[in-house]
Amino acid sequence: MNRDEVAAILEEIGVLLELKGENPFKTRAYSTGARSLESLEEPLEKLVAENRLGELKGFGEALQSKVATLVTTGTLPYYEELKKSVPAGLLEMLRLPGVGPKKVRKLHQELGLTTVDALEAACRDGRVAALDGFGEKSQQKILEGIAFRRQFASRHRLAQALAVAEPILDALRSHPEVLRCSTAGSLRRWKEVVGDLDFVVSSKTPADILDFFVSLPGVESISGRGDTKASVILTGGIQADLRVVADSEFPFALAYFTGSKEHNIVMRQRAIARGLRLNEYGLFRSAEETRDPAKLVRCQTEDEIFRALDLEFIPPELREDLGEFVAAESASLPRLLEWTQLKGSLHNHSTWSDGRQSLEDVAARAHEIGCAYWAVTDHSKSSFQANGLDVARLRQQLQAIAAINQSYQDAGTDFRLLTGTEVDILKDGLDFPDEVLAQLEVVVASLHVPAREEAENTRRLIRAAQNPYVHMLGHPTGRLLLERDAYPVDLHAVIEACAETGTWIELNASSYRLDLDWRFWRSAARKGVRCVINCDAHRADHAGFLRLGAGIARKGWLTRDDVMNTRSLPELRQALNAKRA
Ligand code: DGT
Ligand code: CA
Ligand code: CA
Ligand code: ZN
Repeated sequence: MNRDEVAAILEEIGVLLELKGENPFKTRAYSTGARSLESLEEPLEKLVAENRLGELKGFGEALQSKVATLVTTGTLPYYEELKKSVPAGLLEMLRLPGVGPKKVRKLHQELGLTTVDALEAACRDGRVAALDGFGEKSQQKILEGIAFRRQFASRHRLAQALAVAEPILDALRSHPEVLRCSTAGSLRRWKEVVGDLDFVVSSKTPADILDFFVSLPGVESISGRGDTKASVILTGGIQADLRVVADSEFPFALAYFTGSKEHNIVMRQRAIARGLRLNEYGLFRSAEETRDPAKLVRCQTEDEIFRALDLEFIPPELREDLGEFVAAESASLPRLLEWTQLKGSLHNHSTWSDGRQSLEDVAARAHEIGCAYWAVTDHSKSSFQANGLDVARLRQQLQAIAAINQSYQDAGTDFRLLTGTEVDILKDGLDFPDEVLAQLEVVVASLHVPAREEAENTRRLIRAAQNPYVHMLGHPTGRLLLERDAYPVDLHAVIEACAETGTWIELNASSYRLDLDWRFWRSAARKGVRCVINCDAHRADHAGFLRLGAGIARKGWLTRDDVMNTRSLPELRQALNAKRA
């Protein structure tokens, strides 16, 4: 079991104990333990093997032996017993906004509630409001939270879906009877939120492949099984559909099940206009629906299907019927960004504010994964809950960064940390004065405490864009996918202001954000607004967000040219100076 899995279990043990009313010291020990694991730089197995878990912050005897057991055996009887003793519904209740362990305990003990459905019923007949410490307002909030969760129950963030899908794809690929395989559906189109996962495989022995698929580790239950398709529910509740087809049908099935529905409809119309029929089985010389192999227009690849319909190949990310046909007809689709073209991230955190990595570790990691630069943009002082920096600490940080850069220079490497800030956009200006911002190489301005009114948020963002020292606006809508909607803001006006002032807009690639949304990028880029794909990294593994963000940028039709962090360090420095000059 790996470090993150172990940390998640410790965290859960802490919560379970809290639900049982254990003493706070004991419960806190587990969440502290989880956090020290998350910031661990060495392999956890190594620590266990060398019997050095005791070196970790907050790791007493009990924690050491539990973690050792988890790492070496993959399970922990103590945890399994504990889970059995707490109704699963209580954990689900905890995910509702404004409901912590204390409240869940009360709902359980005083009203006997063990499921979210029962909680909903209790809210509806007013029993929750009558409880000590709840009231009408929190009862209403719980009801809204339940409704919100229901709406999103079958939707999943892209990063999570990819993490589940990739091992399945690998497993399918390694099966000896699989000829070709791919993901399809919204996942292949790189939608920020997906409903279910789709896979397409070609094989001569579909039954074997389906048997293999439904018995993969991670399959919780089988919701459907036929001769050529199966649907399963995976751990975590994601559904996955698999189609198995003959290899001659593969490109057609892949194109069909990649969608989108809207895109498919236009494809089918184009076929009809040429006296052809297109469906999931093939492209046929026929005026009626058919699967007759004698009428098949043979296509080895999706590329050949597009060509048969007088189109250039349309990358899956663009298949939304949002202008791709007009461009593909005239062979003028953009040459989309490749994630390997990114050279670093310009919005990241360290232990100086709310990040988990020291400056040294931030630099070492970025250098190790092949970046040319990495900006450290810790929070400014108004973000006190994120341990934001005041001017004095910022000055110290600049010195620390200079020392680290010196060591890279002495070692003859070109890698550099860039100095910077994620400066808060406040009601009436920025959290640092211009003369402080002027000393930083990278200034990201973000709105963390938005107003209720759209006009006010729009005004604040435009004002930030007008500041000559602000290079880019950070996560411009503040949305958290499946958790929190964007704050009200007139994005068109903000984009306009960025175009006028030469301010870049961040595509925040954090798996919860993906903000600015892909739907705005094509028109923003046409107005001349540049994009920066940022990890907003708080931990080492967040560097992986570059790939996620690049996919979203592709979905927004962006090219290498549109994205500033494809530039070399000298080019980037020049571009950073341009707005100030
Ligand atoms: P999702 O799963 O809700 O995130 O979105 P998709 O696009 O993955 O949709 P899904 O899984 O229901 O179906 C996969 C693809 O199959 C879809 O993108 C297009 C194709 N498809 C499914 N049903 C239909 C249909 O009724 N008509 C057409 N034209 N295509 C369909
Ligand atoms: Ca799907
Ligand atoms: Ca599906
Ligand atoms: Zn932020």
